[in-house]
Amino acid sequence: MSKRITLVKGACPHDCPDACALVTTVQDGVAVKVQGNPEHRHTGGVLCTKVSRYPERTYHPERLLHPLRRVGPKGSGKFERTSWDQALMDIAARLSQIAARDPQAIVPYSYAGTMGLVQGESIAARFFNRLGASFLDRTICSNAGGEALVHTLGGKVGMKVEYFAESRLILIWGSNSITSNLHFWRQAQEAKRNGARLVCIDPRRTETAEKCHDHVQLRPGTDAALALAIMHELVVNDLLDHDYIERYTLGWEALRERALRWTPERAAEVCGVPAAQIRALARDWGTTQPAAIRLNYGMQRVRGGGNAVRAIACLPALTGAWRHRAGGALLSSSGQFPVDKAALQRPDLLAGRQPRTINMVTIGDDLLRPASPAFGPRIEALVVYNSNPLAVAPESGKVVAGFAREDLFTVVLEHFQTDTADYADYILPATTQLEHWDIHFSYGHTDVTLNRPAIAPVGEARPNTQVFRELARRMGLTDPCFDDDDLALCRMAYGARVDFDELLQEGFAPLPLPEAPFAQGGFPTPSGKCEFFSERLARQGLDGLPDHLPNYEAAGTSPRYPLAMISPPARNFLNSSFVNVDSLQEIEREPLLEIHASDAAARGIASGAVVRVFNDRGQYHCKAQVSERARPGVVNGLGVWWRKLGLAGTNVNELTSQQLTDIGRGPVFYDCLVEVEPA
Ligand SMILES: Nc1nc2c(c(=O)[nH]1)N[C@H]1C(S)=C(S)[C@@H](COP(=O)(O)OP(=O)(O)OC[C@H]3O[C@@H](n4cnc5c(=O)[nH]c(N)nc54)[C@H](O)[C@@H]3O)O[C@H]1N2
Ligand SMILES: Nc1nc2c(c(=O)[nH]1)N[C@H]1C(S)=C(S)[C@@H](COP(=O)(O)OP(=O)(O)OC[C@H]3O[C@@H](n4cnc5c(=O)[nH]c(N)nc54)[C@H](O)[C@@H]3O)O[C@H]1N2
Ligand SMILES: [Mo]
Repeated sequence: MSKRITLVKGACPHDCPDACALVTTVQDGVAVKVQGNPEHRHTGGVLCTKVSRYPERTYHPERLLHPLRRVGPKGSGKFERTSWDQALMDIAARLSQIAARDPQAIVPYSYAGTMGLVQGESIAARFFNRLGASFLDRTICSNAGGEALVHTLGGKVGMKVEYFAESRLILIWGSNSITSNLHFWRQAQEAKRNGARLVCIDPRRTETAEKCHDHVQLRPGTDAALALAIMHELVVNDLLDHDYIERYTLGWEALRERALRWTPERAAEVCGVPAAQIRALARDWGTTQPAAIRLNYGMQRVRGGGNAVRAIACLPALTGAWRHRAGGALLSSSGQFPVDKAALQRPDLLAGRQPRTINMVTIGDDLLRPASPAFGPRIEALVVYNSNPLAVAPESGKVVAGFAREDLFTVVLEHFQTDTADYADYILPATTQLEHWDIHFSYGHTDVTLNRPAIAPVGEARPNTQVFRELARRMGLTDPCFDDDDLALCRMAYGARVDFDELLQEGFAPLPLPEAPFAQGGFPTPSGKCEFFSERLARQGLDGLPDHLPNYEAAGTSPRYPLAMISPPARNFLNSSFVNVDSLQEIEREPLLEIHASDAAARGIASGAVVRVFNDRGQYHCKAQVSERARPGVVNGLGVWWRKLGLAGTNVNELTSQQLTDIGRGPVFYDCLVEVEPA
């Protein structure tokens, strides 16, 4: 028997800066292997462990294969099989009833289960726009840092990742690259081989920190203080590029004055690191060219996260680092992609209506809120896709209570019966990236990638787009835009700005962008300069200059909860995705809390013991690991487990709060005080 083998080019859909180009080997209609595309320079033929397990995830025995209707109480996880026809008819009828009263009582809840522009917000956005449903403020990940960047550099813009390989000094700031940005780490490694110095700035001694020359192990939420003290040293030692500052920045006099209040001694006190280490870091930053910062989202998940990103984003302009293609900073490259959002999402379908906005971070509180003039109608229906809010949203006790409301109508489009799906009235099986078309941007490099389906849908799974098309039809929404198929949507995403034939051929297409975007200013801010002082922030009544804002739950402010907890990702999971993949769960084993030996000894906690981690919001159980990875006073609760796969039915988000960041209305996952005791 001859075997029919084909290689299909695709794109990794996951929420990661690397946005890899994939090649799937298909044998007789079955995907047998997923590899990195060797032709794509950023992927370089290399995938992370978790995505190399994509076939295992796709053919998982617990993959959802047909629509399900709830038969037990909410949360019991009891469902019966139903047909697509029946499910869509029932859902359309229920949503139509609610929409007839007030469409804003319907709320979409989606994030980045897939980063695809088509299976994300295309037909779905059209559907909710046409209905006039509530808007969702998609803030759960990057909004604090993203808006901070907009207020400083003018957009989610920065260095090209490939030029980090030529840098002489790289600050890896608030990021565990080996875990969450592996293909950047390859560039940093090359720089290191060429003699560059690498410095990691992180409260946790991560695998990345271990491999850098220096590790600044500061307290969570103190990054702005550190950045301001670096500025202090640049000023007093005159390590500034006066010409660059003069020509291409705004607000230097005011920032200078603020920075002069942040001596290294003062910052050392706040950050909990030696003043000498801050001085050395500032000297290196001021005397090395080209020098670059790879900041990531770790430092913005606290009250002052926006200000921290603003302070850090000012540093390259002060030394003229932007003059070199291997100098400057990169937080996110996503603002450089010319996505035609209006074509995909059709905001014109709102026809002048301005629905209220629900912040996805406060879904716990908002589901429990009664109708009021300020809030609008009570939330009566939720349509969840590409997200697992019960696991990933803060203060899960409230999120669970909200989803458990018997009067709430919940539809979940999923690959698996997640914690969230357990609370659905209907679960609809969704296709994976191997089964549908999509087109992508990246927040870590600057190539567009295209995903072709490699196999037929597994079971009765359907693409998200198809579900929203059919719901629209059954609800009598006859606009022709609901007829666009997925390939047409892929073409529409970038229009003529990207060569679609090249994408079809190669699977990826680099954007034509300058090598050193701000060598001569030209920032996309209102002033065209790097805005140390932001007029726009000042007009909102906020501080126009970056400053250090202490955490809501700063260490030492609560006698009952003396430990600060951060909850960065476990290496082999992607937020709550992949937690149910056996081969990956075997590597991570169980939810872990890293705790320093001194904190463990004070509580009688032995390494490997099961502990209860708690605060006023709730508790969860996990295994303690006495470890040098944890700073004294800070515990690391590695995330994000499915609640039902944890040790006692909850996860780390049982403890996190629904407070919001200073800028961007983002979550404060890493601004959280707890206590730990043997269970
Ligand atoms: N393997 C894996 N990769 C991922 C993800 C995943 O879950 N698993 N998630 C993806 C997603 S959604 C995102 S947004 C990106 C995130 O990418 P990164 O932002 O690079 O994410 P993390 O690896 O979470 O790195 C955050 C680091 O910040 C540190 N940190 C915590 N608090 C502070 C602080 O106050 N200051 C400083 N300086 N550091 C702090 C943490 O200890 C952690 O090491 O990664 C993506 N990649
Ligand atoms: N404590 C704590 N909490 C965190 C974080 C943290 O560091 N600490 N990180 C935060 C961050 S950075 C982020 S980005 C959020 C992430 O939050 P989410 O975006 O909700 O990410 P996931 O947990 O990966 O859940 C995505 C779900 O989408 C599903 N999915 C994937 N592809 C498709 C598809 O094509 N169609 C459909 N219908 N479903 C699909 C997957 O099966 C998965 O269950 O979590 C946040 N939560
Ligand atoms: Mo994220």
